Amino acid sequence: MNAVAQLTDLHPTPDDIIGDVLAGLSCTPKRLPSKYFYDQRGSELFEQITRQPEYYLTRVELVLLEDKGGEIAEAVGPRAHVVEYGSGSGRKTRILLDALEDPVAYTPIEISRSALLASVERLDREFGDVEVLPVLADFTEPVPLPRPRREADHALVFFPGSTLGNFTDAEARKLLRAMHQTMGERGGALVGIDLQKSPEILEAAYNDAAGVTAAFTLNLLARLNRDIGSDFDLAGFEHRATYSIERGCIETFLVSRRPQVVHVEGHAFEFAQGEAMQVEYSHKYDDQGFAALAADAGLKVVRAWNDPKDWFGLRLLQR
Ligand code: AVJ
Repeated sequence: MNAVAQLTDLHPTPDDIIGDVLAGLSCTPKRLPSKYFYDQRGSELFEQITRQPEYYLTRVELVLLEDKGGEIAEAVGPRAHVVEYGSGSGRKTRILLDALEDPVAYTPIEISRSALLASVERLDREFGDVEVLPVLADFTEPVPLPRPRREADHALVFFPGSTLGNFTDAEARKLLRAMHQTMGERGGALVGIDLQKSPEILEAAYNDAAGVTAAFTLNLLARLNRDIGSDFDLAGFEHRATYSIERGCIETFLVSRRPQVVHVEGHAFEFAQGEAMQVEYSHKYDDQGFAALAADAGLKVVRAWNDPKDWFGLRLLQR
């Protein structure tokens, strides 16, 4: 049986894009949810970001996974059911599955059917012995896992890329509590976190010289114009990403270049010249802050691996 036939559809509540956008534009200051960055073009632009010299996160995490694969495998133990939150390019998954001892199954959890099917098609060809059991669901809620043909020893949730950093503090806490339930009593989670470092390095990573991140941010407006018929003028906004040391957070804005009015579903929203609309958070962690976040969800950091410069970390969480 192929992986597509095994897809478990938990019927996640579809995104309410219009509702989310109207709510965000009605806030002061205005904001838009970053989860809508990832249409097809947005996902392509994100892949391009990961190849920019300033965007160290992906490169450092890949090397870290390669270098610490043996130690991670030992800490995780044999016969894991690997459960990935979101479905990326599959490069990190491949490295993890190759390092682990006798992984039993691989379950990507995705809210987008097209993204899930695309990743599963790739995996089906590449993952050999590991049973692929994709689940269409919202990973910010607890997800009942499909049962592999061969019994697994425990579940290992894999949440790389510092994607946790894109959630607000309250959302991250909720997500970690859901993760705790999904992984079960004997389970664990391997979470990638970007670490606090000098503002110069961080701001360069989110303002690359080639302008790929700016294009990625502006694509959000193009996506909304296409999908909900809004009339954002892309030339009327510019990308800006700044790091707050106090909050340990890169905040990305689209700044209005001039006074203008944007229409969404018959509602008009006025922007002043220089008005900054918040579109993304990227939290950066220190050990204490991350351990506190995990503890709030009843989880302990049982192992920690950083690259030699302490720029990026992998954390193994258990109850
Ligand atoms: C989705 C967490 C991998 O926040 O670093 C990259 C998204 N935004 N550049 C991040 C992103 C701007 C990225 N992750």
